Amino acid sequence: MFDIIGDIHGYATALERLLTKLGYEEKADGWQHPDRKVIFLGDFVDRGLEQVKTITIAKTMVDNNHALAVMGNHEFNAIAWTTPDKEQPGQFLRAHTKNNFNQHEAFLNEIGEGSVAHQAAIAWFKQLPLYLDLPGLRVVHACWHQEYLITLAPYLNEHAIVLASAWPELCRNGSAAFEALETILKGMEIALPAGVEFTDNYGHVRKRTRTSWWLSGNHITYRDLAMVPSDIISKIPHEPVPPHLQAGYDGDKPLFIGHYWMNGTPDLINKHIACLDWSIAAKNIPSPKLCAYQWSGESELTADHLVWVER
Ligand SMILES: [Mn+2]
Repeated sequence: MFDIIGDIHGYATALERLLTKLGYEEKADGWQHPDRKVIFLGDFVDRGLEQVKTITIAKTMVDNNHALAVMGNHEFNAIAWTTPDKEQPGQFLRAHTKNNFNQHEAFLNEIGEGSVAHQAAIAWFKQLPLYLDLPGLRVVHACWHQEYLITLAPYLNEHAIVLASAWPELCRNGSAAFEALETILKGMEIALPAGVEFTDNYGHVRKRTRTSWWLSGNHITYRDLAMVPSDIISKIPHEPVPPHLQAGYDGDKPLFIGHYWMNGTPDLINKHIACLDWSIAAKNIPSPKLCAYQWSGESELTADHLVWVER
């Protein structure tokens, strides 16, 4: 049975405290539990001060069959950052812009850009599947979107690991594969109705919004779906969202996601979906947490299986 752990973002000490709380012990071949395994939801790196240690803990657990892991958008970006763009000599699949560098700077500085450790980390990230569809549960970093998983299938091997040859296409802004990949790892974003826009916390004018993509139905409106700051939600109209912009979730199996920075007391999204990213790396919330769900085969999730540590 599995303990699913949310986004760590370089907070290795919190991870060790959470593993201890879950009954894992550190032995010569890494952290382990006599009869449980961890599933990591991705986003091991960027932001925190113990990113290398975080990778070491997680990779050692995976290598010794004490954990599974999926890729987060930060691992995807880390790979694209190091991968030369063969069509544009001197460029990389993720552009080396100031913004992109700032997001990744703490990782590059800690691990040493181009070092053996950096190359080893990237090689490991490339082996992380994009999702897991196990007998009793599903795991993906941000969004389980059945049609986009089908779109991505030609680019993945049978373990949902990206084929070496597929990276350029998955990084090519505008390709169907890129849109599918972005949705799986970053969540479903939709265009707001014509004429509607808002200014986000960074001062950027937004005409698109993240969505609570798991909601679906005839009466779902843009305001229902929009994930925007609470002072902005009233600007989003109660206009119906066309069905093709609704992902929805069938609830066939419990689904575990990370990515969305939750805060407050950890809780489920609903009885079929748990988001386990409780913002361990957040700067401006009262009590950042690293959170896990102790899953023992149940088909309906219960909030009392959530376990967390404070930063
Ligand atoms: Mn993420």
